[in-house]
Amino acid sequence: MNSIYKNIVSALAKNKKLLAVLIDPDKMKLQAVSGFIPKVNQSIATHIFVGGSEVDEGCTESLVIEIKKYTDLPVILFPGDVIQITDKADGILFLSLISGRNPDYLIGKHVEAVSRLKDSKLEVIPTGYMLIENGKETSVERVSQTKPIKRNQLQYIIDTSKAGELLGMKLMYLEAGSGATHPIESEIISKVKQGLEIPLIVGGGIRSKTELESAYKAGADLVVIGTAFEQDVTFFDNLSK
Ligand code: 1GP
Repeated sequence: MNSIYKNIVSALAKNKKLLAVLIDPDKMKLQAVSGFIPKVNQSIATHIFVGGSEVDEGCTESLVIEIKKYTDLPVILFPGDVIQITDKADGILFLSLISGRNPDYLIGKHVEAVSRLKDSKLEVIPTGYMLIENGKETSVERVSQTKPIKRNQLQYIIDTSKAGELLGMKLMYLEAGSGATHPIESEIISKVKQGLEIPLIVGGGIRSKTELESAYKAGADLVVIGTAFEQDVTFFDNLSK
């Protein structure tokens, strides 16, 4: 499949908003997939992201295989580490953590990933990944040993996202962190969106339909929700097609 990015861009052109359900291999049990995925299919979700900050080797591949038994939605890796790469998925967000200054997460892990990607058919989508401070330490911060950008450094956030775009990144992901106490502020989303040509992903701490809609209204093209679905599958009921 080499149409994931093309489809995102064409949705954006039609002003259609996208929603990815994030599944963390560390938290989702294989036996739960057959019950969970049909709910995703019945919802407005357009993508499934799979990944986490701390995942044991092999878990991601078996989870992706199980997920794909129950859905035709594109399954995209959102990896915290190279060991999460599996060609059983359709695509991969090739994330560079541009909010931080840890060379491993800017380029080092990517070099390691090449041998794993070489013979795969995964659609590789270069993605700028920006962690924005949300009031508590997130696992991305802990694992990557980087600091998020402060919420009040608006111009710096805008310039960082633009620098990522100018470097050739195809997507920009504004991340508050999984389980964030509050989502990325609308003002940050809208100012970043105004400066970018590429599609904008927003995630972290979105726990209600109102918060989802306000992220869209501010300019998010694709929203990522994980924790709200993990904690309460009835969350899907608000988001049926
Ligand atoms: C985390 O942006 C995603 O990487 C989703 O965050 O789990 O808080 O929805 P939540």
